[in-house]
Amino acid sequence: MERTLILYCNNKIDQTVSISGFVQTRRDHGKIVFLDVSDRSGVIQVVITGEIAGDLKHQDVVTIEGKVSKRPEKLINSNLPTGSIELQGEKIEILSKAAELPFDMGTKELDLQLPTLLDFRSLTLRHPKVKAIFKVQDKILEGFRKITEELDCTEIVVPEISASATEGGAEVFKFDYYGHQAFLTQSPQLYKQMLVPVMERVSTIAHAYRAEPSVTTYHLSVATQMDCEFGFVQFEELLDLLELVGTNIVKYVEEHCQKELEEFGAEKTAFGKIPRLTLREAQEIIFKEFGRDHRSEKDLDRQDEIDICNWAKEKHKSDFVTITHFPTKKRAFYTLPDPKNPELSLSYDLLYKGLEILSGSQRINEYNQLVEAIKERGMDPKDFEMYLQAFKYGMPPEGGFSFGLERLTMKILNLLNIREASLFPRDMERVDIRLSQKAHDIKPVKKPN
Ligand code: AMO
Repeated sequence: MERTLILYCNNKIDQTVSISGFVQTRRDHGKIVFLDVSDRSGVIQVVITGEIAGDLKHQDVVTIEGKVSKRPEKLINSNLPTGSIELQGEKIEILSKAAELPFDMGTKELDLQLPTLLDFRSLTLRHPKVKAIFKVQDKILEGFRKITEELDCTEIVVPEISASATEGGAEVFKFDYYGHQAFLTQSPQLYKQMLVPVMERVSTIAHAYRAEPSVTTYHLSVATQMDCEFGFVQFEELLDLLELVGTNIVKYVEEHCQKELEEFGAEKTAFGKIPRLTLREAQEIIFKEFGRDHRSEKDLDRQDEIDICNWAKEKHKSDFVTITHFPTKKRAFYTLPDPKNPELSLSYDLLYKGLEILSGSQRINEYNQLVEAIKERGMDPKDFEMYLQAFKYGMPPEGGFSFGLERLTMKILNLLNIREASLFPRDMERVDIRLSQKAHDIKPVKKPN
């Protein structure tokens, strides 16, 4: 019999259907057994007799044939799209039997410590609330693609192995490439810039490999970046563009994921006019309003980010703040120094709900200036040969920016740790499983009956 998706059982009342999915919960009431069975479209209550149910349990994969019936009025669950129907199961085929689960997955919240949540990632991702994070992430990606397409960007796919460190600094993974040194890209930066003379406006979703030397709640060793790069633009236009893209993504998600946002208790975003502050102006506010004198620091620290966002929310009804003009020395070599004061750069960060979610800048587009900037940072222009070609043969004024996908997911859903917003997070301590456990034997699972 042809498979019916669970959600469409709503249109099949009094008809016999065949559904396929996972057993989510089992409740035994004497001779009657209630199962919740889920597929990609939803979840349905299945009523069967104990004999048919056998020893079915959580995560068993089944095909069930039966008749769809209306639930009695007083048993209707208005929170569920299939809450007014149930399936009277008549025949069950087990497609795959699950081993005994290491913890209870049938609860509304998956009450596990983070390391356990990640150690059993391919299992814990199945929990509806964990899965919901990645349904939201899907909408972030979709929202990014939608707005960048409207802005006439061509989406490109860039390499993840490069001949030089893309962002400079020590946080780079080097490796042996057929006897030569190569690097994992710290960002798609160099490639998106090389594509400006080709496409003028590009977007890309790419991995950023960062050998982060410390463990924090907002750094990953492999992050996902959503990047744009625009030719023929000036600084103010870039600020307009990044704020447009950022607010559009968040609006798109809030429009499409109301249920998930409510489930996570995430507060609706305040979309007041976004304040734009230079780093020095932000530090002045932090000094005056919060009593911390960070006016000669080269960047905002974590508490500064939180405080300045609280200030923006209160004074401007905005959950976003744009910070500009970071010291040139603190930013990557490709950042254009401000012609009015070259100590400061035409760079920016976007903060959202207390965290930096984006960085970018107007770029140096003049070949000789770029070669000098590379040398000044102690790097060898020869390692940037391919990149520099793009500037040698004509590069318009240009700039761009990059959003951190996991940071944005974390903030939209009010998660406490960025690892929850990555399907398979990598950090100093983990590649799939904890590195400290790698030497241990993987214990065989208890054989399913
Ligand atoms: P930057 O290094 O600031 O800039 O990165 C841009 C954004 O990517 C996210 N991000 C990270 N998220 C989690 N873990 C990390 N280790 C991590 N590193 C970065 C952040 C950050 O704001 N090429 C430039 C961008 C540009 O100029 O266009 C760049 O990579 O949200």
